[in-house]
Amino acid sequence: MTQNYYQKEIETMQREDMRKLQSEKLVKQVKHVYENVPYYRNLMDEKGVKPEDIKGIDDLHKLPFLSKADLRDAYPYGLLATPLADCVKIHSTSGTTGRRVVAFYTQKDVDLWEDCCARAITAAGGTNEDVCQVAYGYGLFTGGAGLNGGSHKVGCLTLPMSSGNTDRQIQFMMDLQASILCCTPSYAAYIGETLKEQGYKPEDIPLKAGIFGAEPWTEEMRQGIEATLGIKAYDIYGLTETTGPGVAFECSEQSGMHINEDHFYAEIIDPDTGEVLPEGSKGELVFTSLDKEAFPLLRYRTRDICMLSRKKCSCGRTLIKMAKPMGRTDDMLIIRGVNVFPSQIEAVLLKEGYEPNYQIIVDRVNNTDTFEVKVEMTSDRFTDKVRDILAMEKALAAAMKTMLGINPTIHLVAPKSITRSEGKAVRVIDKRKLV
Ligand code: DLL
Repeated sequence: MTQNYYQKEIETMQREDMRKLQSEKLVKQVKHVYENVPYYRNLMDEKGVKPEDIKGIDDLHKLPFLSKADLRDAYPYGLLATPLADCVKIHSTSGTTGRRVVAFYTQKDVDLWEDCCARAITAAGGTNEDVCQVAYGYGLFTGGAGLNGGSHKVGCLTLPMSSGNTDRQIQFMMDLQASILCCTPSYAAYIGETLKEQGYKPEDIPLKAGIFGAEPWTEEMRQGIEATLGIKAYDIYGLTETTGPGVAFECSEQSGMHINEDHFYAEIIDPDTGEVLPEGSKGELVFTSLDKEAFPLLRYRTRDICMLSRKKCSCGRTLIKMAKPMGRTDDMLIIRGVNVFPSQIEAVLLKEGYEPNYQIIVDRVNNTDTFEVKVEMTSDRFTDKVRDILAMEKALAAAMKTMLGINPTIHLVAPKSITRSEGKAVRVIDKRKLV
């Protein structure tokens, strides 16, 4: 495949030049943050670091880390670094107020984010000749908006489908001859299965490439999707806190994702000690935004376990690569692309008058995540009337949907029937083998 780049100069920049660019940007970013975000100023003052101490990337390790707990403490405006009047939008992850992450964007932030997604689409072979079907969710989730913006920048004809309504997805795909599909890998697999059931062969499908991310997926899953849809399937990574999708993207080599390191500087740390680990080590991925205006993050701990590599890439890009995330250092689950914390389930149960005795069972059947929550009935609500149980299950599922944004299947079980191993309940049974 001939290589196309969206911003060639950056994507193929010599390492020393990139480091210089990163250093210059970091110095400015730290100053911006220190001057405009009292929360950060306190963190830096506590650590005894002043903006003048940061002269370049080599000094990055002097800065304090930022964690999800800080985002929670500072919710909603505490980390905002520009006047609200300069912001043009927000995105957010699901959850309680305590868990919710709200990210703010100025127009310049939106622009750099869309550039990152445009790089990903171009690396997957996208040009202005393409029809790009965006089947990530639109709305607060970053997937739809990010790829939509990237697709516009590349000049593709953009189909803003959002997720769901698979028959309509297929109709538009066929009628408008979509050539690039952007969605979660599990949804891509589901669309593939549906096309197959409807009698389409890979050669009947107009797609040539897919850009799939937001959740872990395996090499086997890639091969399956590529075979059913007759495409090349590329991984894309990102998180709401940093902007959304496009922090890193796969190229024709399909072995790890290039990090847009002119905007996001990556480190790998030991999650227990915080020590920065050498290239090639497995540890927690930490990002520093280098030029975001509204919601800059210095040394943000993603909780994703990962590895970095500077091995030369056959696509010609010199941007550092990250491996597929290999798990998390916290208990966050990603179910049908939605981030779910067991503590959110617990919060709903308590609010609805249940004891927090529950078990989350996640599996993947026909490439779709199943999400079941077993909940013990309380003795005062215990009943064996099927109709009453079904009504209670329905009400609890609705309350969970409101909190999480996705619908679990609730199974109410008898009090004290959920196994306690060594006195401690096993809260999550994840049967998917994703990493
Ligand atoms: O998932 C942003 C995104 C949208 C990425 C569309 C790619 C495509 P959040 O909802 O904030 O943002 O979830 C971020 O999802 O910390 C990882 O644990 C996980 N994740 C994202 N991309 C991948 C991927 C979006 N390609 C969290 N592989 C991150 C594995 C991923 N995990």
